[in-house]
Amino acid sequence: MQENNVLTHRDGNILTVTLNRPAALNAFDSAMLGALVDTLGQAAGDHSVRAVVLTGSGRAFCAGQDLSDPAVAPRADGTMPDLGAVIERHYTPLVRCLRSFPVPVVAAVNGVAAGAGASVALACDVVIAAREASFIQAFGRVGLVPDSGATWLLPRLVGRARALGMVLLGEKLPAPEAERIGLIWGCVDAAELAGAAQALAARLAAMPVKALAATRQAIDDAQAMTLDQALVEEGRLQSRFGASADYREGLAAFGAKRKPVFTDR
Ligand code: T3D
Repeated sequence: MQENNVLTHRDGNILTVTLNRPAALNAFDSAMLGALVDTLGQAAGDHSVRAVVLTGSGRAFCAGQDLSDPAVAPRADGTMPDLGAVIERHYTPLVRCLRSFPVPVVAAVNGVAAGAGASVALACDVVIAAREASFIQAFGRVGLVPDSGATWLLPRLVGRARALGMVLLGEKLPAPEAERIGLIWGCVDAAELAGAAQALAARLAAMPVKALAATRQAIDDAQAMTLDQALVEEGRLQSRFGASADYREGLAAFGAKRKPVFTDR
């Protein structure tokens, strides 16, 4: 256990990180955001961690920014704080951290994921949700615009028409529908969520995680490339990973008809 508002549990090489402000549906206040970035930063530097599961306590995954946090409320003199500064201080580092994380991150979405809570879930590598969970692009409901990567990620995941419908209407999107339209990897019964997320994380942890992290980066980078640029980048990466210890191990294990033991991190 680390901070109270962010719980950690270690099982072998898998770290489970739980957002823990259930009375506020795990809404992000400044303290929890800081603790989450610190926790993920430590995990990124810990070479014994080979996969992370991110989930929430209670009935929600995360209701987005805590709207009662003084950091985002009107000041005593009636002026408003600069929310752009809050984004820059907390949300941008968090999303950058997730999208450049050295090992795979599984989001186990146990309940509603709203606003920045949805963005953070969707920034993870594999998103698995309880069937009763839902995703709400809640920003417009309170007069804000999508943030924490939502403008970049949503159209890439589900196309412009669905992304716009989601952010303009702010409707609750049930997890099975999120799965159907390709917003998330899949959904399972609530009772099976934790086990399914751990099983996914264990599978990923046993894979060549360094190559998986580079694969995520390559997929993201290719969105802004021509096919020709992507082909060049793939060749560059293959030169690098073709010289890795994990590739040697993969080849040796294939030849010996045994399970590979990957160690690069
Ligand atoms: O500000 C910046 O830095 C910019 C960044 C913005 C990013 C954002 O995330 S903007 C979007 C912020 N989030 C929202 O607008 C969502 C607000 N919440 C809701 O719309 C609803 O709570 C839900 C649809 C998520 C769930 O509804 P429901 O009916 O299941 O639960 P509830 O009764 O509304 O909420 C339960 C409790 O959680 C309640 O507290 P109470 O009355 O029991 O003491 C409610 O106030 C609290 N809660 C829910 N969401 C938040 C929250 N408290 C603070 N902030 C929240 N976001």
